[in-house]
Amino acid sequence: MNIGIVCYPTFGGSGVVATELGIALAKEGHKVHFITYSQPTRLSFFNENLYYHEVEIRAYPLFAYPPYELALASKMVDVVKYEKLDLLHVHYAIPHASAAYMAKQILATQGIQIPVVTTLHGTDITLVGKDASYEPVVTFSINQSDGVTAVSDDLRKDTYEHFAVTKDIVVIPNFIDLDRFKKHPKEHFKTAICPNGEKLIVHTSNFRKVKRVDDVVRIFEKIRQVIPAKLLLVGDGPERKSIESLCRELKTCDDIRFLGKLEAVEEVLSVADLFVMPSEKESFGLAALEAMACEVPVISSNAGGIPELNIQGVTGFMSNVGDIEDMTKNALTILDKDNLATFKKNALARAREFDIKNILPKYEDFYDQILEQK
Ligand code: GMT
Repeated sequence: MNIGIVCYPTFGGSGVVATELGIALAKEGHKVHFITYSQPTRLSFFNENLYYHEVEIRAYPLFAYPPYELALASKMVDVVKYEKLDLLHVHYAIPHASAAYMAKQILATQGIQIPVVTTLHGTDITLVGKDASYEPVVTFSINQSDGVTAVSDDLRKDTYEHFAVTKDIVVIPNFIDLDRFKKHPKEHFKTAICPNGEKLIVHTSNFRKVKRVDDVVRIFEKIRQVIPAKLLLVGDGPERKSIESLCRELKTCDDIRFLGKLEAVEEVLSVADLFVMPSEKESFGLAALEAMACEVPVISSNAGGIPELNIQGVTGFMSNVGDIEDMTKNALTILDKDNLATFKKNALARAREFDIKNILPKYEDFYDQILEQK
C-alpha cells in the first residue's frame, strides 16, 4: 500500500504512535509518506520505503495566525496526486481530520478518490475537541472520515458521549516496539544516580497541567520519608517552573533531576524501579506502556483508558486522581524487596500483549476494509 500519514512531529504521544506505525508499515514493505511541518522526532530511522513531505507555512503581514490547515490540505492534495497514495491516515483530529476532508473534496473534483482514516488520540476529544470553538468542525470531520479508530475503549465511549458522532469507531490500542523498549544494560547509570542503592523513580510527560507532575513530586517526597529514593523527571513543558519551585519548597531538590526532552528514554527506564503517572486524564498512557516494556511497574491514577493497560495489584496499582496517600502506600508496596521482582516481571508480560507485531495487522486489516469500500 501507498499510505500518507499526517501527525504532529513532536514528542507527544500521538506523534510517537503515528511515527512508530509508519516505520513498522515501511518495514512490512508498504510505502509511507509522512506529511507534517517538520521531521517527526522519532523518524531518525532510514528505510527505502519512508518519505517525508514538509508542509511550508508562509508568513504574511496580514496573517495574525498563519492558516496551517490550508497549507496542510494543499500539501495533502499534492502528495496524494503525485505520489499516487491509496489512503490518508491522520492522527489527532484537530486540524488533521478537517484538512483531510478538504483535500479529499478537492481531489474528488479532479476524479481522484482518497479514503481517509482518522485516529483519535485523547486530548483532541477530551480536552481541546470538546471546546465550543472546535466542536462542530471536529464532529463533522470525524463523521466524514471513511474510517475512525480510537486508542482505547474509554476514548471511544467518551467520543460518543460528547460528540454527535454517528460513524463506527474501532478500537485499536497503542503498541510498543519491544526491540527498542526493553531493559538495556545501563547499570553504570544506576550506580551514578543512586550510589547508595536508592530506589529510582521515573516520570515522563509533557509537563502539562493534565499530567499532575506536582503529584509526582509530592508522592516522591512521602516515599523518601520512608526509604532512600531518587526521582528522574523526563520531558518539559509549561508546568516545569512551578514543579521546580515545589521541589525547593519541599526541600527535595538534591534527590530530583530534571532531564529535559530525552530521545533515548528507554535507557533511563532500563534502570528505573517505578514509574509514576498520576494524570487527570489519559486516553491510553503510552508512557506507562514504554515503562512496562522496560520492566518497570506503574503507579497511576485510574483515569480514562489507564485501567485498560495497568492491572491493579499485578503490573502496579491505580488510585483515584489526586489520592497521593494511596499512591504513596502502593508505591511502597511495590518497592518492597519481597514484591518488586514480581511486579517487574508482570509489567513486562503485560507490555508484551501490546507488541507492535500484534497490533500492526489490526491497522493493515482496517486499511483493507476501508479500501474495499472505495
Ligand atoms: O498526553 C498528551 O498530552 C499528548 C497526547 C497526544 O495526543 O500527543 O497524548 C494522547 O495520545 C497518546 C497516544 O495515543 C496517549 O497515550 C495519551 O494517553 C493521550 N493523552 C491524553 O489523553 C491526555
